[in-house]
Amino acid sequence: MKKFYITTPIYYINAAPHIGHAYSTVSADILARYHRMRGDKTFFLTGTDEHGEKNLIIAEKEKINPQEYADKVSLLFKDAWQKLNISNDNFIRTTDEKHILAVQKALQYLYDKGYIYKGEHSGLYCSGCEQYKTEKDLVNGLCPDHKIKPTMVSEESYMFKLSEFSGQIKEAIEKDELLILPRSKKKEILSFLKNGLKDISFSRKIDWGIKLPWDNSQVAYVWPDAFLNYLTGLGWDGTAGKTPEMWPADVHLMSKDILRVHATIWPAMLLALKLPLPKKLFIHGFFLVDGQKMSKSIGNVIAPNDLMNRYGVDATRFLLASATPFGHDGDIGIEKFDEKYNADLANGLGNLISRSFSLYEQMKKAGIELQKTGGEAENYKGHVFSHISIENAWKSYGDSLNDLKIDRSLALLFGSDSENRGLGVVNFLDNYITSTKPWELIKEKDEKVGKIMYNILERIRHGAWMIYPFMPEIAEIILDSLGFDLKKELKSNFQDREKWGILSEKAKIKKPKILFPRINS
Ligand code: ME8
Repeated sequence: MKKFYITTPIYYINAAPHIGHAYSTVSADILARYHRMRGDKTFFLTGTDEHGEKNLIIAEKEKINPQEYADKVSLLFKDAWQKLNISNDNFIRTTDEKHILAVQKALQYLYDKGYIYKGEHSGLYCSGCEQYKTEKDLVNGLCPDHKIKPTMVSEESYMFKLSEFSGQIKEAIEKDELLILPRSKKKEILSFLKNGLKDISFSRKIDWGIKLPWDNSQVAYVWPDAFLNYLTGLGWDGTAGKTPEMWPADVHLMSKDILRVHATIWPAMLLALKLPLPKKLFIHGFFLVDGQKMSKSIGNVIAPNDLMNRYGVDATRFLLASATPFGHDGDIGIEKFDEKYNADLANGLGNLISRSFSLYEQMKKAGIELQKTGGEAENYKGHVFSHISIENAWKSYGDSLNDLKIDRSLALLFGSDSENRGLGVVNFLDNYITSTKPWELIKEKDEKVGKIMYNILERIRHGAWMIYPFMPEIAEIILDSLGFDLKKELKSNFQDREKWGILSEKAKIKKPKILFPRINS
């Protein structure tokens, strides 16, 4: 059995979740559900990053204890993910007692081995990024991501020997042992690594964080604390060289704001702790609003609830997943979401389902039964409807998701491929129905319509499974209408359900409710 371990970043709790976070989390959920559906042993981790200076500043402003503040905002993330039907196996918080103990144990090991040493550190600190910045990183003196002026911090600090690992990290990235996708991001990191890495400060003299076990006057810098979540979320207790069963991560999903730290500090820590490197960092694009990154500090955010209230849970998942080509930035906005919702869901998938099941009902009323086909020989515009093309469709779909091309797998499903290749459920079947005109055959009481309807409904069954990772509840409703219990089916062998001809001629088929009511903007 293959294993698949996927993570999202653990999110800062300086504000409530927005749809940028939801984009990462839904994308990871789609990949996790896909791997589970295909029988891989899967673990999906998300959570909240609760230490760091900015949370302390907010808690002080709100005059509440930082832990109380953390509890309050962490819950907003947990709730949002529950509403979005996210199937994470664990929700890690960096204020969890077990996480704290493991981080202390790991840092003590690094200190004992001489990877952490006492020094003096000064630099420009952006509390938005929780990172030191160089003058070169700034635009007009401001952090380009947070639009705030970093403050000069100068304090006694414990330093981490990052410089010692430059060569090893560079080699791992060059050889794709630590694969960075898209390729352009790998190039960017390699060019950054050209000049080698400098040691970095690993502690802060602030009153909120994990205390260093050998010096209680300092707390761990928020990044090493946060990175270790990827291990403690699997139950790791901080012991160097002890690899948890699901480690290494198959995919760390994130956006470009945190790539550099993930491609430098994190692998260095793992090397020092004698643990394998993650296999892949996948960098998806930013959601932009009017060309600007959507972010809490800029104040141009859309909340997940805004979308869920307007479109429902599954449509929100679909709209997020298809908003931009995976790996590229993209402008988003309610108008665009409305348009896509109406085109692909209300008029597309929703209409196809309603039309197909109505035709089925009319056929039954006319006393005609479904007739199983081999999926074969219905020539239409050069496309042969055969079970081979179903196999191919599953193959292309699987290849796209294995390559993390989430938007491409959706294009296959929604048939926006200009040649209608693959299953292309919606366009393909729309065209099939229009060209075979089942309503005329029903009127003429032509038994042939039983085969045509089988071809339609069996394809809808395959489509529903392919849609499942994206829209699990919609998939469940469609499969239920065809007489299948999705939850039960998920426990059975996936290879069987990917074959042609699983829909029974005698299935109890009923028309589902309207799946996607049209939105009038
Ligand atoms: O960086 N578009 O947390 P964070 C797309 N705690 N994705 C976006 C986005 C946008 N406009 N805005 C945020 C941190 N994201 C650290 C991580 S991990 C060990 C510690 C997503 O709350 C995207 O995944 O700032 C980005 O990388 C992440 O949220 C940053 O979340």
